[in-house]
Amino acid sequence: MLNLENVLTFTPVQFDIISHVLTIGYAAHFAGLAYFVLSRKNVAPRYRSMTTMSVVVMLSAALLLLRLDISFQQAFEFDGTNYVLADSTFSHGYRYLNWLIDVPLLLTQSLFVMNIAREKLFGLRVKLATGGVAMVVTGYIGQFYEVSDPTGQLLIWGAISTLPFIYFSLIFWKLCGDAIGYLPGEAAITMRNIRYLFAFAWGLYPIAYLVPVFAQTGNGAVTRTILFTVADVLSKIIYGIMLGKIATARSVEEGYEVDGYEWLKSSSKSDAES
Ligand code: RET
Repeated sequence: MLNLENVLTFTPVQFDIISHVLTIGYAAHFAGLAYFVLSRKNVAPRYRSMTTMSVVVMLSAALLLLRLDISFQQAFEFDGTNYVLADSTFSHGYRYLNWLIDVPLLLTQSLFVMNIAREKLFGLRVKLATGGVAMVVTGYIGQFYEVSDPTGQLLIWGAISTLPFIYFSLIFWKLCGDAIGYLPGEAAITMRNIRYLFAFAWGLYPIAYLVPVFAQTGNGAVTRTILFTVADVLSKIIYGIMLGKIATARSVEEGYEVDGYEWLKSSSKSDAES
């Protein structure tokens, strides 16, 4: 009975909303997968590793979110009035397994569109990736206590997990700030928006983590599914699209021909001149 959902009974409406939101979640990541594969040619070869990382993020998220939905469908059965737990339990931990892969990728992916001195690159990757892994692993341990000890162990592990979160967020924030200074017009605006997106989307995860402290109810489970799904779509798909936009803008600036994106060159030129 580790996770919140397993101690609850869901009305058909609550069950349907959770299952629909989980479905939108993995469908969106499969769609993102197609998008990033097809838009690879819109960036110069030196930025393609970044797009590859988006492809990997999409595939891992789509599969693990699909697994999460299957776990939910298998765990509950309709008793004529409500959805009640059947012979197996729902395992929320799959989310964290997905983050374990995706968080280090998402953080280090941004370095590809930044100007980072070669000798600093490796150290930055290590700091961002280990910070990300430490946050996810400690959060993963904490979520095992969301039913048995929501005001004790859940909060303690949540607080421990927040330390690496603050650590890598400060590094990421500073790197984006530097990039806003040197990127050409359009790309700088997108980088500024990435900073806001990061603060908002990544901030939703700890809020969703805390839901069991306040609401051990069907509506609580619905709320956290929605929060996690919105956060996932923003932090992975929208973020990847925005990084791709910066990579395209930089490619065009560097003289790489991208059909339909010539306007990026003229606009960044005139911004630089004004
Ligand atoms: C946890 C535990 C409680 C404290 C904090 C957390 C932060 C989680 C974050 C997750 C981001 C996940 C992403 C996944 C992409 O696939 C672990 C919930 C601070 C920020 C971006």
